[in-house]
Amino acid sequence: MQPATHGSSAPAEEVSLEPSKGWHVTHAFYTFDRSRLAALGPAEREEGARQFAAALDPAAPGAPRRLQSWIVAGHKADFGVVAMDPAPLVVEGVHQRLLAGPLGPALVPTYSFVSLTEVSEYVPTVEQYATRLVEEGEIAGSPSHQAKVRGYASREDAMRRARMEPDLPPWPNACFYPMNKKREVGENWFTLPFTERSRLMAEHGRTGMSFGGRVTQLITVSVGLDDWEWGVTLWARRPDFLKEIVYTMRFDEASARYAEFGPFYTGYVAPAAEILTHCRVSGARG
Ligand code: 76R
Repeated sequence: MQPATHGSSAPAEEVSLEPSKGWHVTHAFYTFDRSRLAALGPAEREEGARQFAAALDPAAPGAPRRLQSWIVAGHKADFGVVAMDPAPLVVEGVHQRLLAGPLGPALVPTYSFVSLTEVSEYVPTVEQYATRLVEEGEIAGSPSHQAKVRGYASREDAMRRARMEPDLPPWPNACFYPMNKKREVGENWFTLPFTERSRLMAEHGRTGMSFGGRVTQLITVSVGLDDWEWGVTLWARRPDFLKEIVYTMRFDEASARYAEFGPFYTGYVAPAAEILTHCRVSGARG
């Protein structure tokens, strides 16, 4: 076997870092080191702000397919970045551009999370959806059952695409946290039969759907890639919706019995210039 080096003649697909489906995702969080910032001269700061904004500009050449920055609440970070692209080095390039700029020495990375987009195995197929409707009281084959199934079938492709190549909702508030499903004797998610996991996730999905128009989720998978199994990114129209959905879900069996959560990061979507002004790195605010 030939070593997979640059310039190897192996066909591109054999050495590609791009997943066969879906995108790489990194969430990265930073604080500013104030003493390092204070040591920068005004010209360096100005050039630093320019390069910082270029690194976080979703429209810049070479930017990942999706790029969003947040002002982060509390002491865990000053700001956060969510980057998604089929090419992992394009995703990671954002972090390196931030560090390589004049503000780089004043940036302290505080947390990162590496994952991939996926369609959960519990998203029902059209057939499973049809059965589920009957279990919920629809009469099999009735006009209303058929209409619902047809509606689901026509949305299914777009739904799956939206999970693999997600658009970011235009909402101002976001949060991120990693989670696991428990693996304890007597409470091991991974030893439950698929039908039972599906039942629990259907209950979870119903709760989620009741927040339609207020909260959207992006579930990315990190099994084998990072310290937790999934990353949960939520966007909401208002911060209290985040509190409400997470609280409500704590009572769903899938969360109440089986979920374990890592640190929560809460943020407000903001372009680079606003982050710098808010953090008193540049701009007019005193
Ligand atoms: O994809 C779908 O919309 C179908 C239904 C659905 C699935 C399969 C769904 C709906 N989720 C699914 C999978 Mn979800 N989700 C979380 C959390 O805080 C907690 O208690 C848990 C964190 C929230 C808040 C949330 C919200 N969901 C998953 C999975 C993958 C499990 C696997 O594959 O094993 C996880 C880890 C997870 C966790 N869920 C929804 C929501 C919301 C708002 C919805 C409605 C659909 C949407 O807005 O996207």
